[in-house]
Amino acid sequence: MTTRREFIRMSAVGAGLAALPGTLKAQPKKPIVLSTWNFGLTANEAAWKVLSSGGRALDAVEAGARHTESNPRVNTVGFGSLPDRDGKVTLDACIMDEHGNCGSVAFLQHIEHPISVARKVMETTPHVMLVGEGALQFALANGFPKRKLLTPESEKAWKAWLKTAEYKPVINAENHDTIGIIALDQSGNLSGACTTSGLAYKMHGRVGDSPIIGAGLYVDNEVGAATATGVGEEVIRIVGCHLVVELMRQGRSPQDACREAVERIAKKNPTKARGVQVGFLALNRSGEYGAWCLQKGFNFAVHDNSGNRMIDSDSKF
Ligand code: SD4
Repeated sequence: MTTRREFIRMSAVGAGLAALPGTLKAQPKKPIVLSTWNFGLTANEAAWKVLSSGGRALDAVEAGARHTESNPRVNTVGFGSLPDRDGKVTLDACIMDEHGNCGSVAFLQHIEHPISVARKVMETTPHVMLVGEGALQFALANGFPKRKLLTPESEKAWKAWLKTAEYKPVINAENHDTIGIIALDQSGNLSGACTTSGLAYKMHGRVGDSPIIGAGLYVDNEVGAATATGVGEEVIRIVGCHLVVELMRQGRSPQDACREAVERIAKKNPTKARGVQVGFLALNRSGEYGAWCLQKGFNFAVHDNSGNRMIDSDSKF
């Protein structure tokens, strides 16, 4: 990943080269897909099937997100998620394409694939966001099956939690958090998806950053894409992913843009920032990527033509 100093140096070299007649411009590194956390590796595999056969970034990020939503061992996304404090699994998701179209669902229960419901909202309604009972009715009317999402394992964990009922988000939650997935396809188009059950044992009705366009996800095909994970309240306060994309528009590298957004959170509340995790992941339209987080421990998966691998994000603390 590129430091700010390296970026400035590389930009200066690039500007010099651009002035030479006949010099070849750098080709975008595509296709490429990035996903948050360890489970991003298998999500990337699902997305790569679409990207490597020339498919659309939008289809790739949806495929990746769906893969994680169906995994019962991932207890922070889709089926098998930890519930809220009332024992209810409520899901948040959003999706955004290369044209700036977007769709979102929040506080959705009983549906295994909120990301696909979000896509349906985007493609078949005049709206961007549906929540709660309305989102459920919309999903059922569109043929999404109703499913019990609370597994015996998650129910057991919730019952154990009830003994103290102390609400305290766990930093890095055993490396199982929101999946944010962003991709650049062979045609040079960007899309992103973000799906989660939110923070475990949250208040019933709580919605985090993940379904909020601009907070948990943002895509601008002229610039880049960004997604977020961690304590959503902190991300919403700075409209994190929109900020990251706008910083890239001003010429920052993806990594530097993510770092600036993390710094913004830390500056607003230095004491609180020490006790929570927030991570940003970004990709620009040239296929360059980067991440930054508050606390050590956030990682992400990258799949490009040289393979699929995990990378540890740099952190403020
Ligand atoms: C939320 N950002 O609902 C999500 C959850 C998450 O680490 O990513 N937790 O706030």
